[in-house]
Amino acid sequence: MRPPLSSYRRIAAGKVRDLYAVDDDHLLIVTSDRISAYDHILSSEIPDKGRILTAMSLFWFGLLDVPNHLAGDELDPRIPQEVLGRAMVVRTLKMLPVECIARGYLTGSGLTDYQRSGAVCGIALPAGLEEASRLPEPIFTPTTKAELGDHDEAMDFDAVIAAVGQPLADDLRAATLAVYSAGAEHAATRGVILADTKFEFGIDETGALVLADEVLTPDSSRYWAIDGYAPGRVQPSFDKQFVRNWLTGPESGWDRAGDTPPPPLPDDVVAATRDRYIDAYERISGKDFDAWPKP
Ligand code: PZK
Repeated sequence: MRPPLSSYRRIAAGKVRDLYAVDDDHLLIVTSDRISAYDHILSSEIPDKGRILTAMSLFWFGLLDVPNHLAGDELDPRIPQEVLGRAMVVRTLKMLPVECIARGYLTGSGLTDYQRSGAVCGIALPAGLEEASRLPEPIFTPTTKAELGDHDEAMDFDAVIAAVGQPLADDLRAATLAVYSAGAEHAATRGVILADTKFEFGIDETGALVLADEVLTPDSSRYWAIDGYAPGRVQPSFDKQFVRNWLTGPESGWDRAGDTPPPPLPDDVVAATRDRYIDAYERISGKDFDAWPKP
């Protein structure tokens, strides 16, 4: 008999995930079917999104050759039946106060900072780069962890040193770039560009640096299809393109710049988005999502 979720104390609530204490040294990360777009959590859910993102994190943890926080698999007996398939049991770590972002392509806040200053997080870049340009080499662009609802702020490498010390800062940068490169190389063989991604690391009881949180999911990463990739224009998001197109198109009646919440998504947009998440998982993992556990 699996324990009910109500037997665990909830210790943190993110926008789309919750964190529970399992025991003194283990946590349960539960991923919901909620989806965000344009900084709003939508009222519509994407069925199975939590299971798909959990499947993707577990696939990547298995592929990547770095110590990680997983303490069991997707069928671990500590996972409650009601969240089976969308929960991971992990080791409790001392988390480091840096969001470790790697970028292989220039977009989003990285592009904004480059256009203002020619640099991102203190890293000077060549002139002439544009939206979605591939960078000469991947860069480490850390941010501070903001409170829920606030935006993270860019840090230069000296700020990382100030936060965690020089040896750990060096290790964080090296690990971030190594894991990004391994992920991007694998994704490319499956027809997907991993434009950028965010990792979180912690320290375990032996002092080792450990990859934590979710890894290389569409919620922590920008994935683009290689087909149709062209620098100079904003690339459609692999997972959310239908959501964004509908929300900003004429049918939704929604004003992105206003202060009303987005309307519920039509069923066909929900279904197409679910199919995209499954396609991303199956392409990247080479596995059949139908085989993934469910309650
Ligand atoms: C930890 N978060 C963010 C994730 C949430 C919040 N292995 C770990 N040990 C200790 N703390 C954390 C982790 C991990 N991962 C992660 N906050 C603390 C987070 C998921 C849901 F609500």
